[in-house]
Amino acid sequence: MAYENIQVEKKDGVGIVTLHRPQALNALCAALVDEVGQAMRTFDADPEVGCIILTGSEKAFAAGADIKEMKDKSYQDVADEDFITDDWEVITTIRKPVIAAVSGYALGGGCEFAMMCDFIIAADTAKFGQPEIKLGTIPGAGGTQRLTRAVGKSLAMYLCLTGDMIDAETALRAGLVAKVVPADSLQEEAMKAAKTIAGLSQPVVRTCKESVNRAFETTLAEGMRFERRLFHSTFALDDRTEGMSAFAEKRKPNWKNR
Ligand code: CO8
Repeated sequence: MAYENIQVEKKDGVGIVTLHRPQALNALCAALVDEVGQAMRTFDADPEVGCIILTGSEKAFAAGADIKEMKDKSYQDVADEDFITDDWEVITTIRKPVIAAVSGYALGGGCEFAMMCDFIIAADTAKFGQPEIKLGTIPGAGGTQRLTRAVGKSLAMYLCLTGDMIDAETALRAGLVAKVVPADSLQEEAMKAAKTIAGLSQPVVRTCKESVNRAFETTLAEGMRFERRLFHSTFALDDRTEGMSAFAEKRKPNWKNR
């Protein structure tokens, strides 16, 4: 499949999607968002892929939705086409883990795209922000919702109301990112984490991701019940038997993915 706004690569069980609109700092035009969705779905269905990385360039993960593409839209236009709906959310429907490897700007829709991934590894040059307010609008793909759940009300309000950016270290302290690494080792670090995940039992990885995600959708009591049932369900897998036997026998597990 030939893409115009992204590059895709498959390496060591990892699918890599690189946003590639250098002339616009990877601004998320409709065609790019569509291509990301297609590439993600393709990797999700590929049995050779155990983990996916979404990344951008050194200067920008993505500087937001494409302002030039949306600037002339009217209320009627965006309401009629239900602008920013399912296409944007494809990342959240992927069953395999998706890591955002962020260098440079992750602004507006770019920050929202990163937050749709399962976790973010940031280069020390990364900058996160929701500058929509400076354009006379507000975030529309999770900037007031996922960000608030990630960093709490005060910092989310600050970012959304001022449009200011925060650096990678601040994002780390706030819990927005999992890890900060030197810019020149970002891809290597993201690959390391992705290969670790891809080398584990895939049904167990899928179950674990589903369980963590449930924490965002339900009460603690319901979530605990859900987790317990999924935990029990892993005892139906050959891989659970293998994992524990391998530990007891002091050897590496040989996962069968079933
Ligand atoms: N959209 C379109 N083009 C962009 C965008 C963007 N978001 N960001 C940068 N570009 C373009 C610039 O226009 C410029 O193009 P040209 O060379 O043709 O003039 C090129 O990329 C390089 O940008 P700059 O010259 O501005 O680069 P600087 O290094 O000087 O500045 C900044 C970098 C600070 C990142 C600056 O480009 C900037 O402020 N960009 C806009 C950031 C922004 O406001 N993002 C939020 C957009 S709105 C949004 O994301 C809403 C999300 C809602 C959900 C999704 C809806 C579809």
